[in-house]
Amino acid sequence: MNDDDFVFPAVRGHGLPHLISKGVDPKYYLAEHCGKSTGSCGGVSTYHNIDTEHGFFGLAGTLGTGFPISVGYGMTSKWNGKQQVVVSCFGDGTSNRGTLHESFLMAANWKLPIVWVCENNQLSMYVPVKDHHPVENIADLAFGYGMPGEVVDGQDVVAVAKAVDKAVARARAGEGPSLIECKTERFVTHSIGLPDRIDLEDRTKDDYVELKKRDPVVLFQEKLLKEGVLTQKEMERIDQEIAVEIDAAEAFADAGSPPDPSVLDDYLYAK
Ligand SMILES: Cc1ncc(C[n+]2csc(CCOP(=O)(O)OP(=O)(O)O)c2C)c(N)n1
Repeated sequence: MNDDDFVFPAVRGHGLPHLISKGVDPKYYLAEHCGKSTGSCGGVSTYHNIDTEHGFFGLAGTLGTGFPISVGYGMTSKWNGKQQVVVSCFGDGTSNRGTLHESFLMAANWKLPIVWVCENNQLSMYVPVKDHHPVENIADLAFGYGMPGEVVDGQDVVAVAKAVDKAVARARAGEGPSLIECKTERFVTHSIGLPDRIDLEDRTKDDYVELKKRDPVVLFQEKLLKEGVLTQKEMERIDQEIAVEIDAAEAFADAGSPPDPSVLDDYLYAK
């Protein structure tokens, strides 16, 4: 993706992986998340992090609102001549909002440069996907809108990158939207204190250990080692560098002051 492409993150992770992978400095993200004036939006957005420089225009708490907003950015991209692409992510639970269908239709009909990415972790809070979606693959929705739909192993970093690359190139070439469904897993409960699942037994610690064997980070590390791209030593050095960066981001966020209310004039209301 290019720097000026747009990304609308899914709710899980509050956009952290999306923002960081597109070049946002974690310290501004974390300070914002902690409601500090040193954050990317002066501390008033908390997890609805906005970073216009990197193509992030927010994440609404109401699931499904990102679909029509993505269509708006798709229209902008199509008509401003800059060939920007919109990547719009959502969870399996969010896929049953009506806004998805309106937005898929408009995007397909107008051949908007949008890549829809479903992060299917099989659970919407504690409702299994099979309880709210009648067929196995959410990617099958693409067929009705005449766009390509692809299921990928969401734990395989390279497979996801390849699928997104292809869809981004298609969008940039003016050929319209695509839908990618990444089959993945949630390694924890939705949030602390909630049951893990209903209709199915809660997963045990052993189940989680088993699932974690297919953690995308672990699988990618194994692949890089196996293919000789990195040595164990280089991998450990990268881990250390990341730990130092995260410690520094935490210290930066801790040191920040609470937001000045006047910041709302800059970030929330139009003047
Ligand atoms: C319209 C709407 N309904 C319900 C919620 C409450 N809610 C927040 S996250 C969530 C689960 C979303 O599931 P999914 O889209 O699969 O994403 P996941 O958290 O599993 O990644 C729900 C129901 C909400 N924020 N907005």
